[in-house]
Amino acid sequence: MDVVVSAESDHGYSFISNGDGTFQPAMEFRSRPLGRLAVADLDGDGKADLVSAAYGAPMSGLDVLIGNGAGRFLDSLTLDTGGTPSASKMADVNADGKTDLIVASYGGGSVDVLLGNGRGGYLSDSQSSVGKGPSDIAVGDVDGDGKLDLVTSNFDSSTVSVLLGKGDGTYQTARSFATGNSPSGVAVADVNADGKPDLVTSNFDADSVSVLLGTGGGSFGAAASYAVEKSPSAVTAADLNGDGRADIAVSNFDSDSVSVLLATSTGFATAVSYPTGKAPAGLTLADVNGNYGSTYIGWRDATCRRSNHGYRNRSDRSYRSEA
Ligand SMILES: [Ca+2]
Ligand SMILES: [Ca+2]
Ligand SMILES: [Ca+2]
Ligand SMILES: [Ca+2]
Repeated sequence: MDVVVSAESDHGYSFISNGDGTFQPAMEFRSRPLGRLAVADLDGDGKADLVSAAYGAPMSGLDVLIGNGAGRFLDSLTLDTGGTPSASKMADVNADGKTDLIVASYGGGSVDVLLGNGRGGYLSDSQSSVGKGPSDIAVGDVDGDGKLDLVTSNFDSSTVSVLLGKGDGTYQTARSFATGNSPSGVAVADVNADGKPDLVTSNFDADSVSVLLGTGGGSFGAAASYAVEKSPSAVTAADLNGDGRADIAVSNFDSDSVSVLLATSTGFATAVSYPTGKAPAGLTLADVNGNYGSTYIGWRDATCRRSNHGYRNRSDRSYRSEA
């Protein structure tokens, strides 16, 4: 079962997949605002849980919501990391089998890593400095040492910061690399199929994405930019056409669209854009009907409206609307 969670100004909704690419009607599970969401199983019961990170009125704070496996998520605790949470991710960064929580603080220019106790609570909190105004976090092993690393997009310094993990939930001093103007989102994926993870950012004020190819050891080359539509708000990367190279999808906040860029042997093909609902602030890729190659591009975030909009992958590499 796939559940897509959406939020409008003051409510949270879930949409349960019928398994064929369609969804059951929206179910309201929260009558208070949600921020930027991360999804993972926090308490080890096999059911997806949520973390909502939001800064600024009316919904500032970091909330943990435990899922019941049927599309409802109940508030369990509000965490105070001492900052202004702008994004979160969940991953097992110290490889103890328990999901950990990673939180970016926009105002603090920092990232907190909270090691999970496996029951939805936290044992410890360590903080690392990154660039100014971190807007998003990606998790991956960028230097190939088997330990998970963190990458932030830094909206106010137009950089990404790379935090190489020591494997115990602490990190080496951040190294920063320049991107296009005002990166709103970041993803880690291998876009040129050389086995080295690469970085992709959505550049809100530049109407572009930046691609930084990994050069090994956690270093990255100069950013190459590719045009998308107006004000890209979030980015995700995954191989959409099965050629082994990760492709890019972004949501465009001010042109009400998503853009898809397919990786080629020399870079990326021109972006192809598809209309969405108004002001998409986030998106995700998931296989919602269980068929090989099927992909859903939806959008979700605090500023989204209730009508989720999806696209299904077609064999000709275009997308069919699933509004
Ligand atoms: Ca852990
Ligand atoms: Ca690593
Ligand atoms: Ca690569
Ligand atoms: Ca591809």
